[in-house]
Amino acid sequence: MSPLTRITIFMFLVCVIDELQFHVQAQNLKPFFDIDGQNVVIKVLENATVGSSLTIIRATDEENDTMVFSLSSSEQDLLKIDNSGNLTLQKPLDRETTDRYQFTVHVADQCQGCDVNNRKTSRLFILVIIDVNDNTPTFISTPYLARVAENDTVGHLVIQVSAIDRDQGQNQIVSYMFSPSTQTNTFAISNHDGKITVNGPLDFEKVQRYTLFVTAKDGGDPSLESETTVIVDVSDVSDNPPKFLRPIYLEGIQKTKQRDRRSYKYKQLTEMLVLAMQSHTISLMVMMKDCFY
Ligand SMILES: [Ca+2]
Ligand SMILES: [Ca+2]
Ligand SMILES: [Ca+2]
Ligand SMILES: [Ca+2]
Repeated sequence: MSPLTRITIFMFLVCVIDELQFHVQAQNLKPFFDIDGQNVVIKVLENATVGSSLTIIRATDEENDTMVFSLSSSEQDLLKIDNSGNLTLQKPLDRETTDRYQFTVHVADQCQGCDVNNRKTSRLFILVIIDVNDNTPTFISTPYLARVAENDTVGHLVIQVSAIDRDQGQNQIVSYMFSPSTQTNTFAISNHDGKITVNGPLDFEKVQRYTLFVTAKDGGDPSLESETTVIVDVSDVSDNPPKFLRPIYLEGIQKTKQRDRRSYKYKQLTEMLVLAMQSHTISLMVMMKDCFY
């Protein structure tokens, strides 16, 4: 056999082998996901336990080839998938830190001799973390200190308390109320914004300080709550005119002809006159008039 003939036969065999490989690959049908749409959303509560199943991802190979599932994600250790498509959680979730993840699931059949690109299908999935009421409302500042004047009237704003809640939706909405240990008609609190206002008469001469306990409660089911203290100091205002202990003072005021004693008495009377004018003690003024002559 001439060398030319051997080359021709060799090239023929290579072409036959390529043709056979192409034929095998063309015969294989890639598995496909049993899902419509481009992206698939999987929802999970943020308190899902580690190891729990999130979903079964289903795929079909029309030739009934054995299928192998795998994952690719920036969070490599968050999820695991087995060859039945069971997707399980491998780490605790926290919606307040990360509320969604993207990952790609690959499914490949075990077609012998097939190019991997001809036996693998990939699809993007999104894992959405659903909020759970796992955060208690937290007061921004505690305790709260406030001051009111004793003549402040009903409706006067004393202070506004505020609490934040990191959850979402109803789990985040905070209501305010006086705690059961605070029974007061002197102050009122707005349920939705935490504004505390004067609701009744104040009197420094009776109460100089109020200690109020306020509860912040979220709208979760069950709800979570926390408590803060609000100290309200009452300021004095001049709402009580000075009063003499007795309506008439006779013994301290007597006529005298001695000059120094008159001077002393004059000074004494002047001071009493001031007090009398402040207290509107008419009887004392009349008495003083008698003393000058
Ligand atoms: Ca196949
Ligand atoms: Ca959380
Ligand atoms: Ca909450
Ligand atoms: Ca939460």
